[in-house]
Amino acid sequence: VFLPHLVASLEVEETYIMIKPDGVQRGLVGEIISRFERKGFQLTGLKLFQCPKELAQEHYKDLQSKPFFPKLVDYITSGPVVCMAWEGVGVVASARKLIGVTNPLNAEPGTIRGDLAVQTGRNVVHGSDSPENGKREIALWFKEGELCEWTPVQEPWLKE
Ligand code: IDP
Ligand code: MG
Repeated sequence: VFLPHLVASLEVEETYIMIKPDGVQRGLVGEIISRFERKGFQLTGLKLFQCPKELAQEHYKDLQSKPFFPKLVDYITSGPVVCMAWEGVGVVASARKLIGVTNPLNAEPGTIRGDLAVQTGRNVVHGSDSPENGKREIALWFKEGELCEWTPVQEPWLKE
């Protein structure tokens, strides 16, 4: 099957990555951030945040009708999350690859979920599924002034 959302584009994009409460509680914050850093993507926003119920509901509004929706909202609001905005060429699809598929038991070893989780309902990390949702979610989770424009010194060593 052709999965266009999994094919990295050549456009500069933004994606919203979030370490869920289980990732924070299990002490995986550094491990997870480091995977995106080492890949060469650029961090433009970062905060530890206790998510209110309404925001969790809005973030996952496409899943509203699913039977697991109330448990999903409880899960995401059960403790602090780490909110991140990352920027780069093809970052949306590439981040989804680094994260692995939704069910950690099916996620490839080497991916975050494949290496660090066992259940769909405790899959440690979120990543936007399209560039449009990347923008929508960053706008939802970050306020004006919380994002930084900056040039990493390593840039000439990442891009020819
Ligand atoms: P994704 O996070 O890989 O994009 P989605 O289908 O968008 O997966 O679902 C959002 C989140 O909802 C999942 O990461 C997971 O935490 C939760 N979820 C999805 N399906 C189930 C399920 O069948 N049972 C419990 N939780 C689920
Ligand atoms: Mg999703």
